[in-house]
Amino acid sequence: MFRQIEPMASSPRAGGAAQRPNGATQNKICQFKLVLLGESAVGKSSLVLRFVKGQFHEYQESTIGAAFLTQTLCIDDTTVKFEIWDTAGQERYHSLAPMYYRGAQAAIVVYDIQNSDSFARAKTWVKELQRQASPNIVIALAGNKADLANSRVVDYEEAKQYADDNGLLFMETSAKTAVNVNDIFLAIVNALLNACEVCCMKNCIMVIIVTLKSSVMTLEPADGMMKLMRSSMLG
Ligand SMILES: Nc1nc2c(ncn2[C@@H]2O[C@H](COP(=O)(O)OP(=O)(O)O)[C@@H](O)[C@H]2O)c(=O)[nH]1
Ligand SMILES: [Mg+2]
Repeated sequence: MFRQIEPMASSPRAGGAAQRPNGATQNKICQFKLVLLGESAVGKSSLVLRFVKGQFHEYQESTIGAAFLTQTLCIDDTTVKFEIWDTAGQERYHSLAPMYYRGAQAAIVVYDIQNSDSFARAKTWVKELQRQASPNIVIALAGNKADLANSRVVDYEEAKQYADDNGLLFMETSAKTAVNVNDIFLAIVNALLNACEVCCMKNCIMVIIVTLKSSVMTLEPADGMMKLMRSSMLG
């Protein structure tokens, strides 16, 4: 359905055209900023590592401040470039978070299904994003470490209900086994591209209305001129 390609040498902008490796030209290039938020050790860096490099480290080093990665996907005729900001979950870095989610089009808020505090913390991140991030931000909730379902304390149904009530995408993921990792990023891409299309449609409708309005305005004086010419010709 999609394929991941090497990071691009230059920074593409939305709306440009790109050359595929096979020489065919693509229509659209979209660039999105995505931020990962959530308590420390829930698996944010591991999810990014799985998505970007297809790897998992049992002893993943903890993130200091934030890490930046990019990933480029080809979906049909669209090239999607993600700028991914993986933040540190420790409370002492909280004040830095707005710097990373400001201007982000998408966020993945992660909790660990074995840790109810991390679910409560995820809810406070969602509230903060809804209050302070871009109004149209796409938020996905990831219940990570789904491979450890035997020691789960957060119910799937409870998290799903919370996500539905708050307009969030939701999946249980495992950075270890890769379950739902590509899927959650793809669900975000789909939501972003749909929003893009609605936005483009709105812009098109605006252009049509403005064009129609201005042609009505130019018709009126021309109409008056015709009447004037006709009356002067008739003497
Ligand atoms: N079993 C399991 N362990 C995971 C998973 N994701 C992350 N981990 C482990 O959890 C620990 C913390 O992961 P890390 O990505 O550093 O969490 P972060 O602080 O949120 O970035 C590491 O030891 C990872 O190997 C997962 O899906 N399943
Ligand atoms: Mg980390």
